[in-house]
Amino acid sequence: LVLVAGSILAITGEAEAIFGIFGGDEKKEKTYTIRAGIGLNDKSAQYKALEKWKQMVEKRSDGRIKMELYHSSQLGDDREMMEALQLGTQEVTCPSTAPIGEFVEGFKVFDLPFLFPNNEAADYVLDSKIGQNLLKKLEDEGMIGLAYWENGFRHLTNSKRPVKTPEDIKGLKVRTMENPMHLAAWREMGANPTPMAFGELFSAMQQGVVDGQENPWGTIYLQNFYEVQDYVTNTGHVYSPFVLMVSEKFYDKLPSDLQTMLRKTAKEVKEYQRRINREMNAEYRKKLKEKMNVTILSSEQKSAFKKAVQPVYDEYKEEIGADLVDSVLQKVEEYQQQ
Ligand code: KDG
Repeated sequence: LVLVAGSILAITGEAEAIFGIFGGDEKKEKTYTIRAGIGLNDKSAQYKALEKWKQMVEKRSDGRIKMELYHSSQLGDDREMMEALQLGTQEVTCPSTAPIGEFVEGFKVFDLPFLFPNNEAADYVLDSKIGQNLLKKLEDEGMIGLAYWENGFRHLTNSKRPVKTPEDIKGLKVRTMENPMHLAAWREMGANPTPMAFGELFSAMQQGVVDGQENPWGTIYLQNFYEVQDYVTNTGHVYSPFVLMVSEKFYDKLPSDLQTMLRKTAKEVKEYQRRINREMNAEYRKKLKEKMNVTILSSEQKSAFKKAVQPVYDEYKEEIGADLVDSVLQKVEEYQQQ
C-alpha cells in the first residue's frame, strides 16, 4: 500500500494530501523552493558561498528544499529584496548592513566609519551577543537573520584624480549605499554623495552621472569597475557586513527540523564565506595594480580621513542608540586588549 501511495505521490506530486490520509507528518513530506537573490555577480565570494549553502541545504534536507540562486540584482536591489522577504514573495537575500539600517535602526552601528580596525575585530563583535541580538530584532520586521557573512572593508575609486587627502575628495560625486550615515560621512569628507542601488552603479559611472564609488577590492575587480574608474585609494573607511536572511513568512511554514538545518548550515558556510572573501580581497588588491592607479595611504595619511568623519559619531549616536554605540565601541576595545 505504501509503495502504491509512493508512486501516486510521484505522479501527482500531492505528497501532502496522501501522507495526510496515511497519518504521516504532512509538513515533513512537503517540498519547498527557496529563491535566494543578491546584487553582486556570480564571480563574487558571496555567490560562491551561496552555491555551497545550496548544496548543503539540498543534501541535508534530502531534497525537501530546492534552492534557486539569482545574482546581479536579477530579483532587485538590497532594499527591494528585503521588502520582498517581508511580503513573502522571495525567501532569501544577503544585503549589506547599510540598507538594513533603514529597517532596524541599530544596524547602523556597524557602518560607523573607521569602527573596526581589522576583519577579526569585526568577527568578534558580530558573533558576540551584541551582533546576535541585532539579528533577532529583524524578526520584528518580518525577516530572520541567520548569520553575518562578509562584504568587507570599502575603498574609494574615482575617475578624476588620485586621492591622497580629504581635500582631494572635494566636489567628487560619489555613489553611496542607501543609508543616511554613509551620505553624512562623505559630506564630511567634502564629496557630493548620492545614494543609488548597486545594480545601477556601473552605468552611472560609465555615463559620468557619478565620478566615484566605494567597495571592497574583490567587487571593484570582479564587477569590472576598473573599466570606468582610473583611481583607487585604500581608504578602508568602513567595514560592510552582510546578513544572510530568510523571509519570516516562509520560515514559519517550515517544519522545525528544516528551520534548524537552515540556521546551522548558514553558520557553517559563514566560516567558508569569510575565508574565501578575505583571500579574494587580498588577491584582487594585487591584481588591481595592473588595471588602476592605486594609492596606498600611510597610517598618518589615513588619520586625516578618520578625523574628517568624526562628527558622524556625534550626529548619529542618539539615533542608533547611545548604549548600543558604547557597547560596540567597548567590545572593539576588548578585542584589541586581548
Ligand atoms: O549582493 C550584495 C549587494 O547587493 C550590495 O550589498 C553590494 O556593497 C554593495 C553595494 O555597494 O551596494
